[in-house]
Amino acid sequence: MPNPQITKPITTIVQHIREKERSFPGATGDLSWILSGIALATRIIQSYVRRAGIADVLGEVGTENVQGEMVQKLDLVANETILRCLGYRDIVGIMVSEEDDEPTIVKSPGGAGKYIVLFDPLDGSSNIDVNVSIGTIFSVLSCRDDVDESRGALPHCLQRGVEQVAAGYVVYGSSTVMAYTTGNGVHMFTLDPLIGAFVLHTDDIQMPNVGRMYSVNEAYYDSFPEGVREYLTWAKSSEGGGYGLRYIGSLVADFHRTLLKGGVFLYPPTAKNPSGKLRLLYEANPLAFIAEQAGGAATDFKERILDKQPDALHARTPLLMGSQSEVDRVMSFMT
Ligand code: AHM
Ligand code: MG
Repeated sequence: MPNPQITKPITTIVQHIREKERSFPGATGDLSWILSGIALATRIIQSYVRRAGIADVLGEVGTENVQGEMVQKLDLVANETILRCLGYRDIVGIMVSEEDDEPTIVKSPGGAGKYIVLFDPLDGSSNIDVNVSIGTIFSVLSCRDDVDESRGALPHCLQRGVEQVAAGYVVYGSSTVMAYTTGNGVHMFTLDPLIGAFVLHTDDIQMPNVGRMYSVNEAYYDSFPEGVREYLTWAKSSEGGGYGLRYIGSLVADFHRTLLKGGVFLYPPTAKNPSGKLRLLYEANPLAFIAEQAGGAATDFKERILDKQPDALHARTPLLMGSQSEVDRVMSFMT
């Protein structure tokens, strides 16, 4: 029988990042302030997710977002929640959401509002109505100090992934889990619903270097690049040793499994999405930062994701990420 007694110290997410910050002389505490805002927002979002079907949050709003996708009610609730929870934190200057065409300037980027929070408020929208895991993904950048303020928010936002100062995600699955990095490893927390706090369960998590699992929407097989098709044929063959396939259709959940169990996630260019489907700034970059910090890798099949220079706020990218040796294996088929 499991022992219900608490046998180890309880560390909440805010406590955790404060302790980490203390080991860096001169740390300002800014990131703990931002992460606590994200923790608050995602606790609120999960409360809606858990009551979906009871609260009036299921179904489409009837409009399309900037990506041309139908907006779901829960997308809007999540977006508003994050904007309201973080927009009032004095150090946040700009917020960028998958749901909004333009960046939202909440405070002068050159002054007090020195951070940019970029996010996909509710990833995996097509799974909302069917009670399958969905999530929130976020990335934090510092505003640039070499930008002419008259050019607005965009030049601040179009930074490469290597410039991220923090990133993370929350999965609303059978439990609510948050993972974050500030460039010092990846730390994972589970929401304790009884006390309403994210409690540390794994410090400095490492992605297995090998994992015989691939995750891709194989329905697009015919329009994948030749190297990807060859890899998939190999993975299923006796030569490949028989890989397993897992695909949820929520990037955040497919990534979470890959982080814990190892394997590889692929969203290659397709006929429908020749530049890939996933968004660089608030989907690929934050997860690539986490993947690398956990010992994994992320590429667009040509270039490291974190080195890519974004040319638009909602730029898309092909994405291949996961265990280092599995990513290398896929790349060995690309010519
Ligand atoms: P979303 O952010 O609007 O939910 O769209 C992104 C989602 C990802 O979570 C997932 O990996 C992908 O779209 C699934 O796409 P597909 O249905 O083409 O496999
Ligand atoms: Mg998404």
